[in-house]
Amino acid sequence: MKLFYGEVLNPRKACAVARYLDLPVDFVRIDVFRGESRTPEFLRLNPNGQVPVLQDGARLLTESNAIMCYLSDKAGADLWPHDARQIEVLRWLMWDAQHFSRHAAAFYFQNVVKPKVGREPDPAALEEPRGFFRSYGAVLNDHLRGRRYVVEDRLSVADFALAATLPYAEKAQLPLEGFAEIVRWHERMNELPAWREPFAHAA
Ligand SMILES: N[C@@H](CCC(=O)N[C@@H](CS)C(=O)NCC(=O)O)C(=O)O
Repeated sequence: MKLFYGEVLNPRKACAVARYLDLPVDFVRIDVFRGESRTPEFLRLNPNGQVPVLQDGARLLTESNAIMCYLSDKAGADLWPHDARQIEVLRWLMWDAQHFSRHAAAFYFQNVVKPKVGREPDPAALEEPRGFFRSYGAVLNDHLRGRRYVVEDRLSVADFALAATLPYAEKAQLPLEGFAEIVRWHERMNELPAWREPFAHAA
């Protein structure tokens, strides 16, 4: 299996899960800041021009959340459970894409990506995402109170998805004030070497 990745937000999730599951994956680094995800060769792998992409024999898979689920199945693990928990995990994956990481990613884009490519962050572009991040963040913070992980106290792909922006919290200037439960839960995620250093096995 080949995992095309870059040292950025969404590939981080896929790399972390591959590493957590200790799967035999060849990591292929794509420099998105130099346009390597937009070459004709890469666009044949993913017409969206984005990483991550998983290649398993003839099978090509895009979308970090789908890749995490695929890797879990491939390893016979239960990060993507096949019991009653599955619908809850799916619910949080959808909620995250629509409500949490979506707005957190705006901070990542303005304060991490733009400076990397020599552009100025635009604070005005963060006014709306800030409001959404604060209100949906409060929902996640309340949910996490008294829980180890997001769904039934067992680690799942929902944790990897929801936590995606948190390793960049400081640089991205994520407005996490008062979200002690989110911070505590992410500290627990950070106990996993695969989460702390998802790119360690990658070339
Ligand atoms: N929904 C996709 C989003 C992938 C994505 O946004 N990838 C970004 C890095 S975080 C990328 O490859 N950007 C390069 C580009 O758009 O040229 C997923 O979850 O995999």
